[in-house]
Amino acid sequence: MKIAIVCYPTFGGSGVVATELGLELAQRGHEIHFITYKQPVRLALLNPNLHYHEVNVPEYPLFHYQPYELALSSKLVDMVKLHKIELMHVHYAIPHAYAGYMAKQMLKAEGIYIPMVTTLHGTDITLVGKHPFYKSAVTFSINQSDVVTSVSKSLKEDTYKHFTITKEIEVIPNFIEIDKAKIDEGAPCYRSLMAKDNERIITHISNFRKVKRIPDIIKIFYKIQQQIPAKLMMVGEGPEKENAELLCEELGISSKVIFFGNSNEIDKILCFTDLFLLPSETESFGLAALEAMACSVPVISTNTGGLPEVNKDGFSGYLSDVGDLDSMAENAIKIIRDDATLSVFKKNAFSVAEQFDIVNILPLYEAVYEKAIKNQ
Ligand code: GMT
Repeated sequence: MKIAIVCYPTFGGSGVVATELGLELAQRGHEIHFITYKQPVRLALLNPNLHYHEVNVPEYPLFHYQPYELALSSKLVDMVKLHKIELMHVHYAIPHAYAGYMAKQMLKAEGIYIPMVTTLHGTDITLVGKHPFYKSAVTFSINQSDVVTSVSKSLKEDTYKHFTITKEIEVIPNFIEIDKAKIDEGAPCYRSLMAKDNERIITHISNFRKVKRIPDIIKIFYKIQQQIPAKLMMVGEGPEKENAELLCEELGISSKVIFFGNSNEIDKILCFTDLFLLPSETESFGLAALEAMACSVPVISTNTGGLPEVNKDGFSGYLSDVGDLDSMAENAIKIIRDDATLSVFKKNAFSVAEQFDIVNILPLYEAVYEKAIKNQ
């Protein structure tokens, strides 16, 4: 199939999922066209089936807001015609589903019929999308999609709860390429650079937004390191980072916390990680937790949104109520206190991650594409 993928090209989960999906589809012989404003961070173009088309938005002083949706829908129309693309798969409703709908209508006016699959990722529904300023447009573009998928059961329920949706939503969970993610025992692991032999390594990876409850991470770690020698690796960039650094100063733990910034080498960091922290306010899926589990890292998370669909309580880690820092710190200590327990949790985490292997999930998307093209 010839497929256009529209996504955010940044480090966020939706962009990562869209990129990994496109890469795997191209491996399987599909012709994939990424259409976005910057080359996606995880996109390696060394495959003849992979193409990237940049959306340019010229600055014009009259416009207070530069019209990205307009440029994106025009680009979609042009690329569909030029490359005979058969289907658009848009990741994240805002504004991608909206621009996709416009492209569909423009193409229809020329007698070209192309289906649109919209994948909902989370914040496009639970945070931004349901804002009254966007809600009508988001509802409209979801209902106008030919197929709608969501990355968890929880997100599907949230979508029905917050919007008047007339379409069936299919749940296709996020995935991981397990062979690529799993720890290569022979590869160098730089643990000794990061911590002493007797210290446990705890990691958090995110975009450091409010929803990730970054201060909770620091406070949970503060409690852990009072009982067990440990280091904290904070990976990512975002608005909450500076406050987190200040909080570490205040608590006197700066020497035990490393802030990495964004990284394309999270596998290297996860390779020496003993425990992953994800105390989010809400999380439609928690791809970062799955990536950790695929590297045999157990997860301490909250029990909100789709997290219970990924992290299995008492097996691959533990789940607690949002903001229950004592419970999260106690559970963390339970896991990392001794090597034997840690090793059981590590194995369990990997075994849960295996269920989300891309080889199990990709055929679900292929089936959705085939159905959408057939019904067009
Ligand atoms: O919150 C993030 O990490 C970024 C955000 C995004 O839109 O890229 O992530 C959302 O989509 C991911 C991929 O489907 C999910 O794994 C995240 O759980 C989801 N974030 C939230 O729901 C807060």
